[in-house]
Amino acid sequence: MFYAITRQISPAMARCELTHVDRAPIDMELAAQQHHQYQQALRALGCENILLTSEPDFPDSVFVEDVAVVLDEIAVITRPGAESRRGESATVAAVLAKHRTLAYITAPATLDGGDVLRLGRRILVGQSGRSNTAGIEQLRELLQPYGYSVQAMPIHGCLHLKSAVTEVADGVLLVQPEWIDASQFAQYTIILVDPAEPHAANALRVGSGLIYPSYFPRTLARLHDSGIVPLLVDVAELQKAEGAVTCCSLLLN
Ligand code: CIR
Repeated sequence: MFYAITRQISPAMARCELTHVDRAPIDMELAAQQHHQYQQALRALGCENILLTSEPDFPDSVFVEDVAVVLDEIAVITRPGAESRRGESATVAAVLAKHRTLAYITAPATLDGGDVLRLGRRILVGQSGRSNTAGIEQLRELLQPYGYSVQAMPIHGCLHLKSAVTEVADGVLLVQPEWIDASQFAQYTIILVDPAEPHAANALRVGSGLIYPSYFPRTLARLHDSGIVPLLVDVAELQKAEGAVTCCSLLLN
């Protein structure tokens, strides 16, 4: 049994931060429906959903992943790289405090949860426009006592590390090689996204299940060829805000 923390979409989402995608009108009603279906998928995979109320002052606040890094032993409240997102943390921290000891990333460090990928006791952190060297160093100091190694990973051309690589099964990584050097993952089984689907590397593991966008058929076929059958969701409206499937929840068991 997992808990999944999610947050209702902000009515201000049209003013979201955008870095690598062009602004396009968001159908807010459709976005809410898609977010609802995303939460249903989490529940179908065994999660109990903790739904936070929407934050009218924080356009990107549906993307709860970025404000915390949750591990079995501790939750680290981040300091997001985008200044407009720094006020999102408090309400998430209040919920996490019921489940975990909290630690905090502090100025001048910045860190987005979307840059943090846990692979067993190994924590990879994207060197992105959002997560700086001080943020990676603070995370290392906080997690080393629990036996985690923290390794910085260069990325280019995308928002976060998990735009470029996620784990889709034990030891199996889904990688967008245009945004990260795939040769660094020699000890893992690698599935590359189809070149026609650049945004297809973001998948969300939930226990033994996987949540995956419904509109990457070529990469989906590659997952199927590896025996991986995800639960498909349409988050296309959230994708217009540069979000995907990992970023809309924080999972804890
Ligand atoms: C942002 O730029 O911060 C949001 N518009 C998108 C955040 C997506 N977060 C994620 O993938 N972890």
